Amino acid sequence: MKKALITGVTGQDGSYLAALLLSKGYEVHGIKRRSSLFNTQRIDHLYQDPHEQGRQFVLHYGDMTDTSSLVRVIQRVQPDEIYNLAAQSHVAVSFEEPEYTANADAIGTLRILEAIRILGLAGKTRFYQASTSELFGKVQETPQKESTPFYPRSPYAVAKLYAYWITVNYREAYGMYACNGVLFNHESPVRGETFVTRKITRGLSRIKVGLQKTLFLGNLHSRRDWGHARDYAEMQWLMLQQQNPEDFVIATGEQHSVREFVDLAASKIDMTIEWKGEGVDERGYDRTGNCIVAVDPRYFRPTEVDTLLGDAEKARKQLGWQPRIGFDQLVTEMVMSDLDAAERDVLVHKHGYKVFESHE
Ligand code: NDP
Ligand code: GDR
Repeated sequence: MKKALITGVTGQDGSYLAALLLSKGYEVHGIKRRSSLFNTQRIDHLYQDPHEQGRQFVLHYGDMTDTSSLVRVIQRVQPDEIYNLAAQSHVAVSFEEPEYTANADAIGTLRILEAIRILGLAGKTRFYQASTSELFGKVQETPQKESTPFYPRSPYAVAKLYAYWITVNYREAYGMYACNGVLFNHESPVRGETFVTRKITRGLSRIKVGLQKTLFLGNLHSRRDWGHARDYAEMQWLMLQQQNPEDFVIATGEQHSVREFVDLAASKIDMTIEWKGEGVDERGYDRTGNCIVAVDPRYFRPTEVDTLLGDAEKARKQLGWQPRIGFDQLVTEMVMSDLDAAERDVLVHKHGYKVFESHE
């Protein structure tokens, strides 16, 4: 039985990857960080009681900023594969917490690579680094592929640039099987609520059932190549199953603006939005003339990535991979799931309980 260790197992991608690896018969170990509230909601369906014999899914405490915890877990587990998904992954937040982001995302990656090397696992443990299309930032070429030059535009992207190159360096210096998946945006019903797609599907659903009046967004005109996290989890596994370690761009090759995402999500729950105004005055109105979408400049970023569009031809050819879930299906799945949750909240409301409402 192969052993895999996933950092960031409690995140969106970690939850899909853990389920995938368990279905393939792996013994899956995950690192979760200490938090004052439960932070395992996304993987609770995979949980196995620690008292069970022959558990296949095991969680360990650890933190990307704490070398000793990472060394301890890697030494104990002796994994065949490590998937490094843990990160402070929010681009806007990285402008607020640049040093922490560098520590967790850049130096955290180095800590894991060093642990593999120092523990004598360089010949055994395969390493996957969650790299990102944010590396392309101010794009130098469209569509972006493996050979496109990088131009990071946020503390997050700069930290991930370090992580990208340190992964390449350990591969070349120590012969480690280490590779970067340069993944474009991928979403799902368990996407974090403050990323734009989930914020839209959650916000519109709550407006639909009367729990919220307006959805405040930032740049409505930035364009992204959005795929489904379930498809991308399979890709992460495939990258560690090759003869030789290589870096791959993963994308759908289709691009939409934030405003197009809003329009499609709205149409799926029978809402139509009429747009008026421009820039910070741009607003979306419903059929009765209520303003349901508005721009709030506090969501603008000091430096923005205006447009991203990936070319995943290398992955298609070498790995036989291609996304199965299209944009329409992705948006439908997300908004239907959030509408369900909003309807549950209405019931809770009706029975006199307060429903937490956040517009972030
Ligand atoms: P999430 O934000 O959903 O998950 C991040 C995970 O990292 C969570 O489990 C989080 O724990 C954990 N984490 C954060 N900081 C630390 C820390 N200091 N120590 C230990 N764990 C930590 O991200 P995604 O699942 O969406 O993304 C996975 C990875 O892929 C990230 O590295 C991201 O940067 C990268 N990426 C994501 C893309 C996307 O579109 N989703 C595209 C390209 C790259 P907790 O649950 O406690 O917060
Ligand atoms: P991104 O995702 O920055 O691409 O990083 P996000 O969903 O945060 O933003 C996408 C685009 O939408 C614009 N936007 C808003 N964004 C947020 N979060 N909230 C808003 O209200 C809002 N309004 C407009 C943003 O300006 C941006 O242009 C994601 C993360 O998962 C990274 O970890 C990952 O590396 C990249 O995708 C690929």
